Amino acid sequence: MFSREAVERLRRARSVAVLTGAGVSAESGVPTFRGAGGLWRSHNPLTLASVQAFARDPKLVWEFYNWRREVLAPLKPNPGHYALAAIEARAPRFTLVTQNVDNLHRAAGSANLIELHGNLWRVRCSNMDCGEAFLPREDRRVPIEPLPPVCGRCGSLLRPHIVWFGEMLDPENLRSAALAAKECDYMIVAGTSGAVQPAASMPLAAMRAGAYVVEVNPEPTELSGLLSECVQAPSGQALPRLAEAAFGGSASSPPRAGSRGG
Ligand code: BJW
Ligand code: ZN
Repeated sequence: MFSREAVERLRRARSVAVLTGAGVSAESGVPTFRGAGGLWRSHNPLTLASVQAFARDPKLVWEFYNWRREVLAPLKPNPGHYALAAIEARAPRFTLVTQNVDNLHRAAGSANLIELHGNLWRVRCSNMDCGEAFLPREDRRVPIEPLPPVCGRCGSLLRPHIVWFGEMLDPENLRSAALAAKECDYMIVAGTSGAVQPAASMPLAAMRAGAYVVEVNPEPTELSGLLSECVQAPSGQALPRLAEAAFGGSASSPPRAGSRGG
């Protein structure tokens, strides 16, 4: 499945960076965005997941996110999430940059985690001048009611703490992610189509800086031809194999029984 070089380089890596996308959570039951069965095949992102949609009909947007939260609430991390947490425990330096908003990496025990596109369980004020704007709070009510919820501090609408198309990513997250890509000597790119910027440019930045970059995805992507090695397999199967090959048999089992997803 993985070349000997991919395994050896991971074992010896001083700094590991990982970029994940929706595909790593597919085996947990989370729908991806593009491709067969993808969320954007049945729902229009422009009318449900954009600043314009929220301005036009915040209740409709919140209904969409309440549904997403309901789908996610019972889901658990899969062996791919646990394998990445196990690699983190063994790598001298490790940064996991995820585009996913589902919280499953944290549920699996990943600690040095950058959530580039936000988190479905976080809520923030839509008024950027409000003190609550940069203090996203976790709100695990499913569903959130009444809709749309308002900010206790300033009375503006609360919104999902998600980065919609055309919105800036958190500059500190972006800076840390770019640094991880530039400084790593090994990168794993798992479960992303590589269609969305700026995340999609991270593997190329790592390649330019001399890192060994391994892609894990059952399908070829926009990045496949440009990376060191591509393993066409589901991440829930491939990542545990990689962790075990590099670090031994126990490297991919869940850290403790009963870890909660969502
Ligand atoms: C498996 C599997 C299994 C299946 N195992 N794998 C430069 C050039 C052109 C455009 C831009 C640019 N810079 C910025 C832009 C604009 C835009 C953009 O990138 N557009 C492109 C579409 C061209 N980017 C932005 O707007 C970003 N903001 C920004 O850059 O601000 C500054 C700026 C703005 C405008 C212009 C210029 C600069 C923000 C991006 C926010 C993305 N938000 C979303 C939606 C969140 C809403 C929600 O969740 O409700 O985030 S979009 C959606 O896509 C979501 C994801 O995080 C993101 C990435 O998708 P991902 O994870 O790759 O999923 P899929 O479905 O695409 O792929 C799944 C993969 O898994 C597939 O390959 C499968 O094969 C695989 N798979 N099963 C492993 N078992
Ligand atoms: Zn407010």
